[in-house]
Amino acid sequence: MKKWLTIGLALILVLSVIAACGNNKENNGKQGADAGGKKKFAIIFKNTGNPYGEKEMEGFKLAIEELGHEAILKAPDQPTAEAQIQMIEELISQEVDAIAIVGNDPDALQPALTKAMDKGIKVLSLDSGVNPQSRMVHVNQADPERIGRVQVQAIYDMIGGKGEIAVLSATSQATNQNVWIEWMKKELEDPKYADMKLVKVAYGDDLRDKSVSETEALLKSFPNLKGIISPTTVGIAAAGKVLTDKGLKGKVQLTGLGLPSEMADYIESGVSQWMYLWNPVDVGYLAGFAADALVSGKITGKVGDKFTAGRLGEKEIIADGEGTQIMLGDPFKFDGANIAEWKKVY
Ligand code: RAM
Repeated sequence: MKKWLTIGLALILVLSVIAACGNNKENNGKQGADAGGKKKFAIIFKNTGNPYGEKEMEGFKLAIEELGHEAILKAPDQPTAEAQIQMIEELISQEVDAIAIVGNDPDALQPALTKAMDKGIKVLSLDSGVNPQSRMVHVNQADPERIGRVQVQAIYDMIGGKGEIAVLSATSQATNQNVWIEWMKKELEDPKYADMKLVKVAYGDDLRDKSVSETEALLKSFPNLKGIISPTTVGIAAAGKVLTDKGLKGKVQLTGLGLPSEMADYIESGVSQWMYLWNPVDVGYLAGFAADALVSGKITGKVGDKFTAGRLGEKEIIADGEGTQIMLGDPFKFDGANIAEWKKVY
């Protein structure tokens, strides 16, 4: 009898140790962060010195502070995956609750991001996504197909449907730009574009000086160039400056994705007749609320999950290939008629 009692007590002890370990695993690395009630939400942008990125981070901070938590804003000097991996490792050691990443590479961050998720940190991407295995959900600014196609349609109208065009992109690894460029190429397959030729995709790496020199190189290598599409706010502003300085207004057309505050002069002068974008503050803000919904367990990142994103209202998670996403809205067209109003906003 006594023997059975001893065995029974030993069993209870073993089971409670296992249960305690289980709990510990669930909260792994989180006790510190949760202790004061305030949770830590981090965002990592592609690189520093990009006003678009600053707006995106500002929106994220706005959401996190509205929710009563602490926001950590980070961006490496150079837009590389290696630099972001180092930051992810630091955030894991800091025991943050969530990491929102604007990826410099779709796959290279996977080991670091899965390590974070294994430690109980909620991971999501925004703007420039990482592969579905590396995140729980992606916050998308707008439908990539619409973003890609609309820029080709714009340059077609601007150059009268004939001639050589080039793309000035960000880095060659940037997920968002690469997806948009794929859609541009699909749009160009339409017979309506038979007289238009995409001669080169150049990479300015979202660095101002490199974007300027890449634009100059395009103009030199392709003297008959009729149009440039730049699906990056850094690239389009650099191209706008080069075309202005070289007096090429009306000779080489320019469109793409631009920040109104940086592009107003070039839209007003006609160097770029029109361009597109969305509100970068809202992209960050939506990511902030999505991160909070993941941390609080309101959503897990699966299709059909719903949450309220502050002033943006209710949002629903939808499919995105093998992964899932939350969509902000539609790309917005900026031209001479509305740029004065928008340049003050972002
Ligand atoms: C640049 C960045 C950003 C992209 C915009 C359009 O600022 O590459 O990721 O969304 O352009």
